[in-house]
Amino acid sequence: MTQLFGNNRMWRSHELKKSYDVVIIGAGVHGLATAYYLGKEHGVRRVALLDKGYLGSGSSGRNTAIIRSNYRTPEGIPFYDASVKLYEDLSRELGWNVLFSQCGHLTLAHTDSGVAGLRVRAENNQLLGVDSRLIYPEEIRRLVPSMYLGAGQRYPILAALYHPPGGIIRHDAVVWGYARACDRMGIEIHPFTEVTAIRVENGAARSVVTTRGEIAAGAVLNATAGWASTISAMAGVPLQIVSHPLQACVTEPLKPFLDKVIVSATLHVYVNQTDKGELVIGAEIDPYQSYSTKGTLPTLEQMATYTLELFPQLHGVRVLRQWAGVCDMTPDFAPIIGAAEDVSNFYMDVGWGTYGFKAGPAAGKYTAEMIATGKTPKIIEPFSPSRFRTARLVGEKAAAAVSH
Ligand code: PYC
Repeated sequence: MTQLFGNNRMWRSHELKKSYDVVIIGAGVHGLATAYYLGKEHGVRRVALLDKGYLGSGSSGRNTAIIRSNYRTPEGIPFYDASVKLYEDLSRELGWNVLFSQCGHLTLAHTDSGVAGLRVRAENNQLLGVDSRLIYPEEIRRLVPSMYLGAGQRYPILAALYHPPGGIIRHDAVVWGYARACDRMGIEIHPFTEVTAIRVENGAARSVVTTRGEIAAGAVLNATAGWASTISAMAGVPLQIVSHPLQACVTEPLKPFLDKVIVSATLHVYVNQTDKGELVIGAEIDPYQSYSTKGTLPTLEQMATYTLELFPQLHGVRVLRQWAGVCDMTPDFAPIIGAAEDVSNFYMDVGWGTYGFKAGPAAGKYTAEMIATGKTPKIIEPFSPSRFRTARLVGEKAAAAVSH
C-alpha cells in the first residue's frame, strides 16, 4: 500500500521485476534496515522487499517499542549497544523524526535471586561500557514516585537495574523512515506479496515464488520474525525456532505520571507511558505455540492485575486496544544471523524472540555487510546458525524483560 502524506508519497508501488540482486522476505524493521544499509553503505540497490501484509503489520508494529542494551552476555551486550547507538542517530540519518525518548529503563527485582541476576548484568554492562547499575528502594522511589513500594506488596521491590539510555521509540515511524529512505535509493517495497515457495537448485536458492509471480534472486534473506521457520523450511533449512504470541494492550490517555520504562519479569508485566499519555502494557509470552495475533481475556486480566500491584491508582482506567505479535524463540534466546549452512545464497536474520525491534538497525547494518561482502562481521559471528551444531550457545534468557 502506498502511504500518502500530503502530496508526497512515502514510497512508490512497482510491478515485480523478473530478477533482483537481493530479495528480502519480510519488510519489517529488520528487512527494511538491511535494504537501507545495502543501498547506503554497499551500493546494492536492485533489492526487492516483500511482505505478505502492509508495512509494519508484523512484529515491527506490534511490539511495545522498548529500546535498551542492558543484556547479559559478552556477545549480546555490544551488539544491542551498537543498535541503541544507531537508534540515537536515526532521526538525523534518515531525515525523519523517529521520536526516540531515552527516558530510562528500570528492571525490578523482587527476590534475592532476582537481585543477584541483575547484579551480574550490571557488572557485565559496566565492563562493556553500557550505562546500567543496581539501585535500591530509596532511589527507585525518587525516580518513579508514582510506583507503589509500600507495605503489603505481594512481591516487594528489593532493587532495580537502572539503565538510563533505555527508552521508547515510535515504532511505526522507524518503519516509515527506513521505507522512505529505501524508496529514495530505488529499492522496491512490495507489500501484500506473499512468498509461497523458494526454489533451490544445485544447493543454491535461485528464486522466490510469490502470489504476484516468480522472481530470480542473487541472494535471499529471511527476515520474517514469527514466520521465520515456515519461510526457512521452504528453502529446506530447518530452524531451531518455536513461535509464540506475545500480547500487549494500551489504555486511554492519562495525565503524565510515569517517565520511565518499568519492567518486572516476576510480575510478568512491563509498562510505559507514551507522549500521548496512554499506558502501553505488555505480558509474558502465551504458553502455547501459535501464529495468533489476537488478544485473550485471561492475559488482559493478568496484565491488569500485575500493573495494579505496581500502580494501584490505575484502578478503573479503561483499556482501548489489545493485540499480539508473534515471537520467533530460539533455545538460547539469542538470534540466528548468518548464511544457511547447506543452501548457498540463503541468509537469515531471525530468532529474535522478544528482542527483535531494539535490534533492527544493528541487525540490518551487519546483515547487509555479510550479504554484500560475503564475510560475516565479527559482531554477529556468535549468532551463526552453526552454534546449535557446535554447542556454542549464547544464553541470553536472563536478560528477558518478559518471563518465559
Ligand atoms: O526485551 O525489552 C524487552 C522486551 C519488552 C517486551 C518484550 N521484550
